[in-house]
Amino acid sequence: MPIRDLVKNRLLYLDGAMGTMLQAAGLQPGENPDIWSITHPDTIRALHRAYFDAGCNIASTNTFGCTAYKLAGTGYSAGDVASAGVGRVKEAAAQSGGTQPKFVALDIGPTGQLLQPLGDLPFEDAVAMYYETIAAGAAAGADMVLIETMSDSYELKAAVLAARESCDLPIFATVTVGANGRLLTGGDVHTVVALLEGLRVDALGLNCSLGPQKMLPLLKELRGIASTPIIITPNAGLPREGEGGGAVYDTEPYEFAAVMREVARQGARVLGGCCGTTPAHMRAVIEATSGLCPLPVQEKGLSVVSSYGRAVTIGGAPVWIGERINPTGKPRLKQALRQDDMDYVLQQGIAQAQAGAHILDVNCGLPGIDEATTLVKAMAGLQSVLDTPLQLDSADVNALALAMRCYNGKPMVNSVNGKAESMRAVFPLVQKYGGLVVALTLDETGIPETIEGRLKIAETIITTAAEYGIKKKDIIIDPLTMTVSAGQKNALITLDALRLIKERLRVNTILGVSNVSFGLPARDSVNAAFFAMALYAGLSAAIINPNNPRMMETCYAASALLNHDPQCGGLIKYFGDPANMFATQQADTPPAGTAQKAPAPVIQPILPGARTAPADTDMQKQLQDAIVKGLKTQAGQLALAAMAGRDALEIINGALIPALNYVGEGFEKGSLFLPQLLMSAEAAKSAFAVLREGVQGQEGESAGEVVIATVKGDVHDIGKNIVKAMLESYRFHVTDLGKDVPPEQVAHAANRTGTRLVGLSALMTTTVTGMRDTIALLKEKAPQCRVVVGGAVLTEAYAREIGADFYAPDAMAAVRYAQQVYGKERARAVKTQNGGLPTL
Ligand code: B1M
Repeated sequence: MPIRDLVKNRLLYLDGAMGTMLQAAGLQPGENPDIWSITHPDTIRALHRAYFDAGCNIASTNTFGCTAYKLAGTGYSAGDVASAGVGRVKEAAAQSGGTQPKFVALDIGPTGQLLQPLGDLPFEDAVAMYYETIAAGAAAGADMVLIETMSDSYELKAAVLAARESCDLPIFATVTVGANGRLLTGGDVHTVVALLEGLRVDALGLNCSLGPQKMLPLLKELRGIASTPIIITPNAGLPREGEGGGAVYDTEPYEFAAVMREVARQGARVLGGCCGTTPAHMRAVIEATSGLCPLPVQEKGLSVVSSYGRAVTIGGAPVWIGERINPTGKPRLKQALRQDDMDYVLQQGIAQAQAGAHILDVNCGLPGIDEATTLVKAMAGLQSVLDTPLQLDSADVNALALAMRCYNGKPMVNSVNGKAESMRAVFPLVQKYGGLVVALTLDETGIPETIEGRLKIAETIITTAAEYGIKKKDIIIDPLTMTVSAGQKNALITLDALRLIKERLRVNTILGVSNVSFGLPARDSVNAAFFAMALYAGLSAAIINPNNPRMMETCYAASALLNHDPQCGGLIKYFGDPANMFATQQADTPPAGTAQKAPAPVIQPILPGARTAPADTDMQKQLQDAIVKGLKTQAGQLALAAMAGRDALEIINGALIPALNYVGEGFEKGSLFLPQLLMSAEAAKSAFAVLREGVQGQEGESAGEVVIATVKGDVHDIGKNIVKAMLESYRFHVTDLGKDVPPEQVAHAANRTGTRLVGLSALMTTTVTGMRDTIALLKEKAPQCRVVVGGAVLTEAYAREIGADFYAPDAMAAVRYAQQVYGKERARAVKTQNGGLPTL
């Protein structure tokens, strides 16, 4: 029986660890394990065979790091290693005496690089890299693709797409989460399930990082939402540091098996082991679970859209979709799109997310612009500053295709309609990339004027979608809002069609609300009344302007009345906020041209859609906010504006550092994630690039040579760059070795330049040890040098303990120490261009 069917009918057993087994077999630190399928074929074959002999059904190839990037310098291509890997498992399967069904899983791990915008690797390059490996493994005879240990949803999507495009093998995919239940890039089980079920993998789940016990609560969560068979492959407990420095896993096979029995009882269908597990662990698991009857895999019917870090379910409490990123009738947005002013687009997104939108519509359709490129740019920009899921909105199928491909998550797609041509164009995209598609009740004959006509088109759309494997849960029907000024019964037809479609077809519904009032006075009032009626008729999601207080009031009031707001908590909170009371009064008598304040989000506060910084002075607040929100261009512009009348150091200390501290605290608390940290760092860098101009010194005799570096293992260089700029402004010549610098390189540079002062920066508790090693080497190889150290985690006491000569809590302290070392305490400081730098 094919594995796609088997996984629905019985428990299946994956193998256990490969890496830790190879270490035990003599793999040296730094040695590439994947080429062992070629260089040590007997060892690899024997290991696979041991897993088959233990009773496993699936052995995964020794190809976890098999990408062109990781194999560079080994002399082997990804194709060579993937083919050899498949060959070794097939040989082992043939040799093993076990009678169980046996399968070869082509194992695919992370590329080892961060994808853009977090890192440098373009999404399509990641797809291409995986494609090469998977195509070769499939050609060599793999039975399935196992994508595992993924901690970035975007990389996971790249791998699944590569598998889809290079072969038609079943795809199993697992991610690894931290103790907080989240991926490195912030996703949780909800976002992972949305993404992977959208991409139609055959089984999904969790591997690595946690021991089996810690995976039980996550399995429960998975079971509640997944309609796909679940895989659980934990480590043999949590690692501890062994005597030789390597990781040691203590959970014995019988203990591991006891918990895995519970894992199976709670609904996992594919059981395996990750780091630290052995054939003995898997034998014990198989013995402990083989009598169990697996729980059925149930279709949950959940309609979900997601971003990298947030999933929104449609069908319970009503969902609001922000309509402001659509150029129709918005001259300022048109101008921004034409001029490639993405910061304006991002600000529109942030304002709507802060006003409570759960999803943001993104439409970049304008005559004379390259819509596909602009849509992808706007989408990528929004995804780098917000975790609010997006509705990709375009009538241009090519633009939709490109955006859906590059979107990080499962998007909402606007739209398909009942025309055969539209369904032929859009459904294959939803089938391939995943998505929840808005379906308009119009067809070749136009928009039916009857309720039954719209119902019939909705039925046709659902039936045709099923032919593409698209389930009803991934369709949301729009019965179309027609303007009342053009036909008195228009609103009633829409509302009745909505009710009928909801009742008969049991499908979610959506409306663009504000169309109803075109050409009428008091549009806000008309829209709000229609909106409330539509919600009562069963509207699941509405495309509205969340910055409009009247609409938001209706959202909260209707939610409370329709029993979607327990104890009316959201309503009370909304109207208890003085800012919103003010907004209401403004709405009743709006003074011409007055911008109304956007209300704060209170309904469904899943995660904060956007971040705000604590206020200080006005100038500082704006710059801080831009950095916290990750608005790169704006941060640069604000830094420039702030330079008038202030010195650069004051701005760095008053805005840049507090903003980064704020983001860092959020990261530590788990309310912000790596993508947000990174975007804020980028915005801080862009501000600093401007501020740096303000601390440029004038030409003159050098005050001395300083070698500076961020230590090995640490990539934080913003602080180090500030120290460098300050030293240069005081006319020191700085040799900057960059970040992640090994001790040997620092010692070499110290001797090459003949410097008397080396500056080291480290920001993490884990990398201050690298600082200690560097100082020790400098004392040995360059004893003429003094060492100044700095960085957020350091203290004076610790600096002393690791042998540093001086601890600098900030950049100025480093400058003063450099002056002391070079005997120029009273050296004349070079004035900044705006004359603001302090003089000693
Ligand atoms: Co990361 N990061 N980060 N990060 N990051 C921290 C440091 C962290 C404290 C956040 C947190 O959890 N609260 C935490 C470390 C926890 C710990 O060890 N105790 C952390 C972590 C965990 C990580 C990752 C591991 C996250 C992950 O991948 N899971 C990862 C590590 C990657 C690696 O290094 N191997 C990571 C990645 C990143 C980004 C790439 C996203 C980005 C860095 C971008 C870049 O630098 N190019 C980033 C950022 C921005 C931060 C925070 C938010 C801000 C750091 C910063 O630039 N501060 C930070 C939290 C925080 O510090 N509040 C955090 C502003 C800067 C001006 O201050 O560097 O202290 P600072 O410099 C000051 C002084 O200290 C002094 O002068 C400067 C000016 O006054 N100074 C010196 C510094 N160096 C000096 C040298 C001197 C003299 C003075 O003499 C030579």
